[in-house]
Amino acid sequence: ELGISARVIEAAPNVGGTWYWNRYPGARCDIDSMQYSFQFSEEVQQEWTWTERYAAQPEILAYIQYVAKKFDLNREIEFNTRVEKAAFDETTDRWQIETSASDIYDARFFVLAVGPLSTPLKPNFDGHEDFKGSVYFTSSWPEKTVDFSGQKVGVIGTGSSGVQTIPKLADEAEELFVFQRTPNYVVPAQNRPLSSNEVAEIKADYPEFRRMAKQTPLAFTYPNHTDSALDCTDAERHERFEEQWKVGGLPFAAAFGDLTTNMEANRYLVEFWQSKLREIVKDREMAEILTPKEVYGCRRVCSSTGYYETFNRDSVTLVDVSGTGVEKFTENGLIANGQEYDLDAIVCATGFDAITGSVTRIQITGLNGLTIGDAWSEGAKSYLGISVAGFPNMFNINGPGSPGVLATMVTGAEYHVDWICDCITWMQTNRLSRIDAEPEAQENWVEKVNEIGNKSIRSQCDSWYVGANVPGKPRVFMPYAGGFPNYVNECDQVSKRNYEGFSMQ
Ligand code: NA7
Repeated sequence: ELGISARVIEAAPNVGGTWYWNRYPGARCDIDSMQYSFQFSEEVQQEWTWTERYAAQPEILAYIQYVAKKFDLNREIEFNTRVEKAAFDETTDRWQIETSASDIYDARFFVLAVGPLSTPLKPNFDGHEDFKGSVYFTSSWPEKTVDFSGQKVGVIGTGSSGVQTIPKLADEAEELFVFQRTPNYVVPAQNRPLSSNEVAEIKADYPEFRRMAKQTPLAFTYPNHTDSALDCTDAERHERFEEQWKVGGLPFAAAFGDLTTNMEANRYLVEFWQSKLREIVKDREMAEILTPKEVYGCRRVCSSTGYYETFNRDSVTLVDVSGTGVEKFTENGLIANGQEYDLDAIVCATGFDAITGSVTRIQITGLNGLTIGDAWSEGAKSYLGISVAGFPNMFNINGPGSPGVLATMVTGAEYHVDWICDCITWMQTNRLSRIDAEPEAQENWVEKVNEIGNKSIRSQCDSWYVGANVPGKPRVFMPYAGGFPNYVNECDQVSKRNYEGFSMQ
């Protein structure tokens, strides 16, 4: 639309990103489909009809393919190709971008749309080459259907991906062994088909629905309450929790306004949650192992269908590996807690080098030979989460220092795209060839992000939000936790003030 040429380099053989790779059984979004979708085209909003409250991976992938086809985007995309290196040429103010196909692109602007959760963490378990069975990663699941029937299957990992796939694998496998290092809070998704009436109601004024969503901290509307959990009787509190449990998924924590900010309120939430767990899981000892030790909401809460029920099945064994972890793989399976488990297949749902991993695995060199690895050696730094000082004309979508994973990803990405397009247009109008974040502006932004982040419950325990899941990664809370509207306001102010905090030439 800007009238400039663009080339997209994509590692996968098709569009879809996260929804291309994460095609494991049970993969599903945990943000409502009517909101986890593009809003740049009213035609798309009207043409596409979601079938479920939370769309499953095949439906989301079909949607992305439909959008790419509708706007004839595929011909601009080089598939099966990875960007290996990118270097800024100070004499021309252009990027030299080198791909796995040995092509070098010469570009004025370099936009990273590499995804905060797209660099799989593949732990190198001792003895992994000895295992004779099959190993799968939820984060890069094969395109062909995998049949686990009649097999003994082990799952490592009980984050969002693990808890979605475990019930599905239990349906198929003869026996399932779940190796859990850290339990997470899992809330029933309460997924359901969307009725034609509710779809029609939203479509009747989709822009207004979107406008309202963008005014919320997560850029996502759901039934929420703002009163305090401390200002009511036990019975009232219980009734409210029951009501919100029926809403399900991530909104469960919005039963009251202070559940993730007041630790006494949080304890009420945890007590209710534990009572639900004990109702579902028959074995008391197993329920205990499945109970997180942390406050509710500091790690990413998971949403699933039939997760805890799965542990009532005779064919499912929960193995607590919180002490020694999975020790090693063997020819016939793996060893945990000193015991060998015979397995035909191992599914690793072991997560991602989140938020920065997909950027740092590209060899990016900016001004004066500065690499992105060096620039981020003490933790990711950015200005507005979009730009990194010393890397002119480079833009990062949903990068560290922006809300990213803390707001509806599609909405965040669209906002960034608009901001970047406005910036490019402004540079063209003003005949500028270089824009770079000023170090001081960046420092101030990093300080702000840290200050807000330190107050957030999400920064309080080991999780991928702080890089704790990657050995040696600097421990820094990476996203901007000040809410989507405040973030948009900050970025809009910068562009309105002619890109204050950036230097240009
Ligand atoms: P997560 O949430 O990072 O979960 C990864 C899981 O794998 C987690 O339970 C880890 O335990 C476990 N893990 C990782 N390495 C090991 C080893 N070596 N041994 C045993 N267990 C291990 O990734 P997901 O893919 O589930 O979800 C990521 C996000 O995608 C999700 O939050 C949504 O936003 C979408 P740990 O907790 O580190 O002890």
